[in-house]
Amino acid sequence: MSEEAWSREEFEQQLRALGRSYHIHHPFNVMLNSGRASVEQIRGWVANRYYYQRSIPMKDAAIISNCPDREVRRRWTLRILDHDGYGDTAGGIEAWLRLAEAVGLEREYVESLRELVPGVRFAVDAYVNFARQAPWQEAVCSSLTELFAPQIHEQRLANWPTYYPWIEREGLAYFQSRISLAQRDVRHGLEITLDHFRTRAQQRRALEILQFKLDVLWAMNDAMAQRYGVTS
Ligand code: AHQ
Repeated sequence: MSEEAWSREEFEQQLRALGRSYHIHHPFNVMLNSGRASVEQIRGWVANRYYYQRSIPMKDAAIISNCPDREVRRRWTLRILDHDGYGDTAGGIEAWLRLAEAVGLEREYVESLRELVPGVRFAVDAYVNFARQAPWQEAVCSSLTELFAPQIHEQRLANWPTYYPWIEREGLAYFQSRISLAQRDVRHGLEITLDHFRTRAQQRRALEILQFKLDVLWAMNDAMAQRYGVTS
């Protein structure tokens, strides 16, 4: 006897409930956002997270390449432009490289990936490869970790200037830019997810997918904690 599907509201609540395992709660991130990180730990985080940031447009392009729906592609394309930039708009990856310079890293060193920890590379590659191979609606669902992202960006903007006055303030511009962009992106991703995953079995599949992406973010922090330590 198959279970009845959750209502749209209940399904969304089930997705949001997974936020309890969002990487905002990871000890490495708690260290970063409570002012206990050293210069080396901050620089390691920025250099390793660069690989995630530069992989996001490739992930989004994979979704677009699998998606036959022109209206979805028109909106999803904005994500690539937001990160890669367009015209005079430098984009989020450039903003991340400015964050790198603001924490005292050389752009070329960060772009060389010489600081990249294997566990971070593998977690990010698992995400990109999932987006390449999964049905595009499943890859859309995996982006819904951004349901929880505005809070983590707001936390950095609120805390880092006080905890890390040595970081040039304009380096934090990326976090400011993501608050509204994440909210815009999540509205679209949630609309597709709530529309596509209809039966209870499909809805449980959506929860599995979101947990996979939460685990990607968690594993990145595990690898960075192993490499740079966690100062309690
Ligand atoms: O800067 C981030 C970003 O551009 C994205 C895109 C989105 C996706 O498509 O998976 N997820 C995401 C995230 C970004 N920043 C992370 C952070 O902690 O700074 C959070 C991350 C996410 O929640 O998935």
